[in-house]
Amino acid sequence: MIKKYIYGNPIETDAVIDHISVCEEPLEELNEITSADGSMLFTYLMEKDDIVYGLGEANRGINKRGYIYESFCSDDPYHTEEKRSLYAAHNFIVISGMISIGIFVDTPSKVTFDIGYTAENLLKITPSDQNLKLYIISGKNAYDIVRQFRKMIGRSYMAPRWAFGFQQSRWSYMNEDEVREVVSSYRENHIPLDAVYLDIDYMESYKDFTVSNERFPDFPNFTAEMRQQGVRLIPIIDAGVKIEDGYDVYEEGKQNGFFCKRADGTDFEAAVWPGMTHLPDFLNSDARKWFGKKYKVLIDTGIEGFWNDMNEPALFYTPEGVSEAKNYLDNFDFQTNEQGKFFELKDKMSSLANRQKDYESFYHNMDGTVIRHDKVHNIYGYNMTRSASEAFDEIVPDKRILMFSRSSYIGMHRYGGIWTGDNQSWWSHLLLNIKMMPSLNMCGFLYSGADIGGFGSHCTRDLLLRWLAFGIFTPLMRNHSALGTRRQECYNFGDTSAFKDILSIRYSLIPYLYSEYMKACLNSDMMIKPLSFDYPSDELACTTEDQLLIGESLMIAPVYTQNAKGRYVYLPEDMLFVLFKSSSHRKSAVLRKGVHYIDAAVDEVPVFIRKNKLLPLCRTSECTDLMNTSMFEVIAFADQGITYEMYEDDGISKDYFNPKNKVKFEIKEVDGQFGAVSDKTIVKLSLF
Ligand code: MIG
Repeated sequence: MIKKYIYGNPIETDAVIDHISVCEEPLEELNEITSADGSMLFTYLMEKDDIVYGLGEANRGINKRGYIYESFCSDDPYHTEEKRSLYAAHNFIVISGMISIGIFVDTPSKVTFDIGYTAENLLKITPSDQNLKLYIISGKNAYDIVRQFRKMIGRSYMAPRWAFGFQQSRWSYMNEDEVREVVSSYRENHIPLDAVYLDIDYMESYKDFTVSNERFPDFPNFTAEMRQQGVRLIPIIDAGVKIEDGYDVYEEGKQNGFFCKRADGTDFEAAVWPGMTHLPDFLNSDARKWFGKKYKVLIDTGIEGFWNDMNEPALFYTPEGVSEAKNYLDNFDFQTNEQGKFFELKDKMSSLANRQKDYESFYHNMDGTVIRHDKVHNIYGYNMTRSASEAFDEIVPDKRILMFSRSSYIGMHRYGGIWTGDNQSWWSHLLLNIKMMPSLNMCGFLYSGADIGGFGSHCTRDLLLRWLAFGIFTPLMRNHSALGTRRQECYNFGDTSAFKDILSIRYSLIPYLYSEYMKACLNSDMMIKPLSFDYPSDELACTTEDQLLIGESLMIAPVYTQNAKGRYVYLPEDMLFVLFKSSSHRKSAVLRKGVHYIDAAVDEVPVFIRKNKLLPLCRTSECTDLMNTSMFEVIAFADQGITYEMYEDDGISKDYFNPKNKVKFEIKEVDGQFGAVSDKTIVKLSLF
């Protein structure tokens, strides 16, 4: 059951699409405290064993207890443990215990979730704005609550199937030849590849919707050349529009008043990659329509996917910020370095980016209502992505375009996926990636993933292999790394066979992964779940955070420790352990419920097939264009007749409800013997 409460006069975020009438009874699930100054607070006393799930893209574990989190979309590339904010604001949590309740705080400004940080058993939710919508969801357990929530916020964005191929990125491949070299290195080493990313340097002076003529002299021809190699190019789009006379996006935005404004009505300015820029007012529906149409310029050159960056929005500095800092410097007496002065100086200079003060100094025109940015900060990136997605529906109505964003808010899940921003080549960030995936799924962000291998810092061979071995199971599987870091493409770490083999597993799993993803999208369900969601009364399962359920048939237990040769795994029921070395090489053994140590070398991928479930595998390929989905191998762990319904469509059009999209795989008894039956050709059955 869902109860909705409205406080004050909240700004519409369009996060919720279901009509829910306002609850007339007083709020009883939470304690509501309003202070003399008008500030507001919701509290809840947690039982000792309550687990708190949620917050989507957030720091720390699957169970959020024991820390404090601030929903305020932040461009901060150092996701160390003490950080409270990342790039997204996903204000949905579920308290799970004897009593389970879901809470969604729908407001586009900052919200703080103190989940047993100040006091162990106290949950404190502090919105910075007292105008908000509050949804309280009750249900039989956490998973049930999540499904109700997901229905209420609408179906998730559905990516094309080719976006389940492996994707390679780098900041930046500087020109045609560099891209060609990446593609040919993958192809020569027979390492699968489906897409290469173009980071900011493909543009002319970092101007959105331009392509540098010098670096990519014949772009349409080049995208066609890459398509022939089975590769799609995915350009980046940044939020800030360069201020430059004669640049059409700037001129049109200025003329039509489509940029965010200062209090005095002039266009707000901030420096980002292109130098000084204006910010499109994505909260204005006309501006949204206008900006979205611009993507056509690139679609017309053969582009089929984009990533939206810097849309928190990230600000390097503003003229106002710099002049304040200058003033400070002018008055700085460096002869007398009193205690602490040095640190003040350092702080002043290093805090020019993303200043709260700057976020409080510009305004949106939300279709007639003028609103200061900090009040709507968390839905800016959301509306950038919405602007693109709504335009795609008009530009290419029958085709799915790949779209994912850095910043997001719940509601944006209907328009695109997300990547989790600038992580580091650290083992701890591989673990963070593992733990974040189910939380993202709870909030509807199904097409998501992290920068595999880590964005910042220098990656090592073993870290990349282990990360890929996990990344096989995330819908977005992209290796990305920053300027100045060690080259991170799979062919740059000596012998390439292990990379080729690990990726071969991904490509034979794509029909299953895509099927589980699409079913989760269509049914507002989760594709990646914590163990506790399917084994709610199993205490050990409820505290296991480094194993995940992938769709209905699989459990994974990735290795995320340097030099490990295997790991301990908890099995909440009997399962079939399959240790893949490549798509065609594997060992299997039935393991009983309980704790096991499993071997898994750096080039092996451990997978577990659940009881009375099956896994269809197709023959591997080097890109999705070459996938053959007419023949399957089936691995099943069953002591009875079972059915798996695989979702399969052409992967690109939008005919989602065609009954032909359902393909059955059955294990059943025929003449006293169990065999596999399907419309697909089954080349081999391995039944345990
Ligand atoms: O200020 O475009 O998160 O993926 O490579 C950095 C350059 C801007 C941040 C993104 C990252 C991208 C980088 N961008």
